[in-house]
Amino acid sequence: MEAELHRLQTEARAALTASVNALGLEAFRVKYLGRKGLFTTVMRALGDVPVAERPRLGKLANDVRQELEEAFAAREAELAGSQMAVGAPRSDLTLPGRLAPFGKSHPVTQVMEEVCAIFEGLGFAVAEGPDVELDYYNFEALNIPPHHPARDMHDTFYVSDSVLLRTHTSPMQVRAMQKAAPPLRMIAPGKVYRCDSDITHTPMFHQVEGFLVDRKVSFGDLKGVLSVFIAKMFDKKTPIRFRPSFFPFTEPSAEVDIGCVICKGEGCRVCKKTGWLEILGAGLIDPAVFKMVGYDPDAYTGFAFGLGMERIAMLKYGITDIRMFYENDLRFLSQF
Ligand code: 2U9
Repeated sequence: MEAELHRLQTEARAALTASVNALGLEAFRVKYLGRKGLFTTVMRALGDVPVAERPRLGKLANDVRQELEEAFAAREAELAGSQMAVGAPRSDLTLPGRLAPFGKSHPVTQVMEEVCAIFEGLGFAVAEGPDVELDYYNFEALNIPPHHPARDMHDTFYVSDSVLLRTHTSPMQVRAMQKAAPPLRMIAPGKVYRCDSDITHTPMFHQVEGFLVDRKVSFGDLKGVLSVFIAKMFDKKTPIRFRPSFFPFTEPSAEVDIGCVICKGEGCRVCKKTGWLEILGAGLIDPAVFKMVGYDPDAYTGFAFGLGMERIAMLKYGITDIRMFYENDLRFLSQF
């Protein structure tokens, strides 16, 4: 009987190690430790051994049983932490995985990318530059010397006397002209800063400015490029008009209106009953700017334009308060 007990002990240990799930463990328990299991059968044989041997063999049988019961409990605890635990829900590995929620580009970013893609399609290169700029690139090189009244219009955030947060992306055009000779065709998208805040202004907003310099560039070229842009950005039949204006860096200058996208020219609250919406400023680059960057104003002409992305996005989506773009309300942002 002693030999039989040791054989059973060795076999049961191996069987326990081989049990890797709840079903296997239960089968082990029934086969070895159950009321009708192998261990009970061996214990019954104790009645047949000589009386003198019974205490020793009885103790051995109890020790082996106790060891196996403890090993069983330990193995059960080990598997309880895993999917194999008795009663634990089983994973269906054939089910498709859960997708992580996708984010979206900000509506202003979407509009800026759309504007850039249209000009890139017309052959314009894209250049980005620093938000913190020198007064020289932001103002002086653009024909806006110190104390020029045009500086007041820009509501500038100064970092020091000569350093500021750029009020437009024009400094990039100046840098590009200083680096390369004409012909040049480039747009400059990016953040700009002006100390202003109400329902149509935020202290930071986004602009895309563009320019083209070559020999014999005319106002007609400017009108052609902007007409193509407006037809692609809005509707092919969108009416356009140019109104005379003034900018220190362009001469002549114009503000460009499109027929109101809300009321189609009938007159509404958004267009203040005029039927027109101003969407950008433009003009022929002032010869004084050419002189500042070392271009010969008698040999070259060029046009430039600038447009605010938030304004375009507001018109496109019928948004009446610019500040909604920057409140980070996902119920608002996720609509675009
Ligand atoms: C160089 C020469 C000329 C860029 C221009 C405008 C007209 C303009 C406004 C539109 C709405 C700014 O965002 S806004 O408030 N911009 O009206 N910008 S011409 O002219 C340049 C730029 C660089 C070297």
